[in-house]
Amino acid sequence: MPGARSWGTLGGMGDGGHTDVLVIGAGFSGLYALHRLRSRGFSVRVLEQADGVGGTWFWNRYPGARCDSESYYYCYSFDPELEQEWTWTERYPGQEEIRGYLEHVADRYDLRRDIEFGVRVTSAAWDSGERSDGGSSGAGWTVTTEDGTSRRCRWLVTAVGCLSAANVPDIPGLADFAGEWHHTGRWPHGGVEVSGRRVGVVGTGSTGIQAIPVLAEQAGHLTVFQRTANYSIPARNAPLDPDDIEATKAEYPSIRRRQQASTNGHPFTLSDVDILDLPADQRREIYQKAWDRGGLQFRADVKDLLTDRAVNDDASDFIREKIRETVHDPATTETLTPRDHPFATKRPPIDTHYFETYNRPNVSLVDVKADPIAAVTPRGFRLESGAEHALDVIVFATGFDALTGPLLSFDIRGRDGVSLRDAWRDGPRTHLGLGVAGFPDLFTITGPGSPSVLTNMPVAIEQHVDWIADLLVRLRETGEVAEPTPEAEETWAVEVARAANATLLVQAASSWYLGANVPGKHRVFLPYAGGYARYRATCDDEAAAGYPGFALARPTAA
Ligand code: N01
Repeated sequence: MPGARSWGTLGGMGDGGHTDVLVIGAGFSGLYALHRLRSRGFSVRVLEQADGVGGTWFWNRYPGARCDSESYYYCYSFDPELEQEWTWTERYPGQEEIRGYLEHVADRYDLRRDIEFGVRVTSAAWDSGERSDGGSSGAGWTVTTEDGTSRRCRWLVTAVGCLSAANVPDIPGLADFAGEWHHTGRWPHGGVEVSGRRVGVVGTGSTGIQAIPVLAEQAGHLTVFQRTANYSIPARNAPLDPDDIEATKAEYPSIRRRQQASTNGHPFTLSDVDILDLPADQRREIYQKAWDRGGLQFRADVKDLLTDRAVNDDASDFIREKIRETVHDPATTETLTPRDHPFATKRPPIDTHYFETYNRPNVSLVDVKADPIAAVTPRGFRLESGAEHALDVIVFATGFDALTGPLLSFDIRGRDGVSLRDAWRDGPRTHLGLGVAGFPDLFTITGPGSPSVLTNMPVAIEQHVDWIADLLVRLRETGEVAEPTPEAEETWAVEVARAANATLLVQAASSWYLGANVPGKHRVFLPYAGGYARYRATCDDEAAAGYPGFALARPTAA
């Protein structure tokens, strides 16, 4: 095999044998990368900081944690046997069930033997392998972990997730809080005792909206500190009926085809009705049907929802009306009513009795846009007005430093020792979200510029991994080093901006899609909004044309 070399372990850990590929992370993407690359004949090791598989679903154990995509399609599609043997129990899978599924996958495909758990990567550095005597030991990556040991590989694949770097607000006094505080994305495994206690939740994104109704049932008093009012659609979760499960299993080939042809990896049929051409009662009927069915399919039921502001306003009005119908107290209703962004321009939450929760006597709502949190005192929050809120437990449902945060949480250095942090100082730049100029043989599953968080994640992940695996097979055969060209990055940046600007998504000023939730973060629309099917076709074209967006160079021969 021309160009093939051995890649071993430095510093004493591991078995000292070959490692072609190091994968960082053992969530949905890391597990599949391990399986796929192994099946293509690569030696692969996965480094995972947690002590179990699951990634997002390992860490996010907050009360109410559940997937907003439906179980029958929030799963792998690579093996029809796996589809048939695994049986989901609810319409939307809970955190425990998804983690159980991923553990099953790890066991079924014998993945654990190549995963090192409890290993946190602190840096990764590429070198050309060129020696002072003019020879070469082979280009590759040296990956260093918290315990000071290093491993060497030819190709580095990041599977670090998009929403894994917790965003805890920098509020003065937090260290002196006498109670306990937790971020939802780092929820203690043993749970948090909230019964009879005064609990404060900061944040009303998808996570807060899932957690608030569950916490309200347990807490003595729950206070929600809301900065931006949010829309939400009822999830209408329920146990799955055995007959429906069998019917779904029989239909999988068609479900998968629809997902592959879709905008966002969901198997829904998009409405072709121009809704504003209909009279008010017929429009309402469409919205009501979508509301009664529940879930993210609401978006598919309204054509042009994310491209036509008049359509969106009409749908948003319907949801605002539902909030008014549900919440009893007029002042609370007013605070809960979203007005500053069109529906679904921030990731739309789905809920189980979220708005109803504000009718409970033990729940109150505080508008921290009108009166921001000034400080944490030992007793709780003090707002700018001087108002005090005594709390025993603070729950930060404040989201994540999305897409770039996980990749910048360790020191990645490419050609000439340039750091990724420096390369991305003015915002992330990638080719297809999969690679970065100046960082040879680095592949970023669901990186910035990929459709990732705008799609049903397993679909995007499988596509990325399969595409990367094909490229690595070529590189193994040719001995080439692959690195995106700056021109390809520029072209892709223009396309990512074009795609976002063709939608209403850019109108949500406080969206994490734009990096707006993290103080000081460069504002740029992070994921690719051009649609999953279009993205996949672009990737396929790139491969079919021989990877013109990559400089493919042969390193100096050893
Ligand atoms: O985070 P978010 P999330 N003071 O960033 C508020 C995925 N997910 O964890 O809107 C006060 O959406 C912030 O306010 P504002 C899904 O993709 C998936 O809820 O910035 N408030 C907002 O209300 C989702 O979109 C599932 O003004 C502060 C909230 O905190 C993504 O994860 C389930 C604040 C953060 O909302 C992130 O959701 C759950 C501050 N200093 C989540 N800082 C699935 O189903 C932030 N906020 C798979």
